[in-house]
Amino acid sequence: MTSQPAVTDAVPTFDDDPFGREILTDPYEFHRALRDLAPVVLLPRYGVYAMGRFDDVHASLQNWQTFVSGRGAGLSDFAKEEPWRPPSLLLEADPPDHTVVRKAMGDVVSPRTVRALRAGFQIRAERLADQLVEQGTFDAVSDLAEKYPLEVFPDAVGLPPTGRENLLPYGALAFNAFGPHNDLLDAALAEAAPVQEWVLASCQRDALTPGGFGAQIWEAADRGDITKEQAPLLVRSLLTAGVDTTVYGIGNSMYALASNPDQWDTLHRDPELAKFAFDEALRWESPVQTFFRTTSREVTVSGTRIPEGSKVLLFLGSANRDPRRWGADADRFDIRRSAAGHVAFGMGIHQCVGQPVARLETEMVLKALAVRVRTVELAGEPKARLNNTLKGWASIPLRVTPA
Ligand code: 4IA
Repeated sequence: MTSQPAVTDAVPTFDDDPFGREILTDPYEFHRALRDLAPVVLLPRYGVYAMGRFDDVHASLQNWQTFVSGRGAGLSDFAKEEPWRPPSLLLEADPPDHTVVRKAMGDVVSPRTVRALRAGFQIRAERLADQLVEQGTFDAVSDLAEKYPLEVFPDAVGLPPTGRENLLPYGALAFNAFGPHNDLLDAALAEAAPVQEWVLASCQRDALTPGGFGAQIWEAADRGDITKEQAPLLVRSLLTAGVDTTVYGIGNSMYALASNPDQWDTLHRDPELAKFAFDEALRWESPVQTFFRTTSREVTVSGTRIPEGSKVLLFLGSANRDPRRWGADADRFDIRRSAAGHVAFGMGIHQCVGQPVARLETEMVLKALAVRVRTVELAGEPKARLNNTLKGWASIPLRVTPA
């Protein structure tokens, strides 16, 4: 007599550890199992819900009223635990507070301000590409993916010349800290004190070169768009979110192209495809793999009820390979496919504010290499770099032949 309930509290569980070495190294089989099991699953190890299908991840990212960020975008619930640093005013905030600072940051990192960087970024990409082609063999991580962003981005922010070696360790710390307190976070914490000190000092007005993004944030405080207490925290967001993400994005793009020689060939024949190659690489191997939200109320997702106050783990990297959204060949890296609409930059009100800078950096690098390099191949075994949030490489040995 009773009809089939449309909504269920019965949630399948998954015992695998998505923050364990095995799945961090190669998450794609886990993603498939997660997507195929159910729209929403429970990870009892961490007491969190998880989603891996594109439509559910996408909808949850859009629904900032129910899937809030103010209780942290990591595993830790700021309503219950002290955050490891003062929360980000952007990432870890909700409207209406978020709206004001997001607007101010969007004025600083805008299509206009980023366009002004283009010529300088291009020259440095071409110089580096000349040098790498001359070398013939190089490591796409240390010699390119880390080198180029660290050449252009700190200057664009206006950071002091000394201490920039702290940027990558700071990113490793911040992105590991979104996950559980495992050995990866411990390793990052071991060297954290001087790194955090340098970052804190570099966010102050007197540390920042006039004309850079950092000084422009302080000018927003002078105008009263934001407060003088908010300014250094917004500079900190640039330093946290602006370095490792692009390093991994460039590394992952080069890995994708080197392990798919036909795709390099396509790019070489038409270097204007560089923009599309980057989006497809972000879809295929998303640098930011996961993020959490917290439910502000009970909510039903694809028929599954999630209680109020739950941490929900959104698998961006899985959504970006969901065959339900991308078709049967979702696992194929194809720079001619339409990768637009992926969630590698997030979606909705928190969608990456630094996106134009990331796009400019990668476009310049990929274009400069595409015109100069006829073929690219792996010259050794790539080594993964494990992080609780980021997926990428510690080393990608490459051999290139000139055009
Ligand atoms: C911040 C999602 C990730 C790229 C990110 C990390 C930190 C911050 C923002 C975004 O500190 O504001």
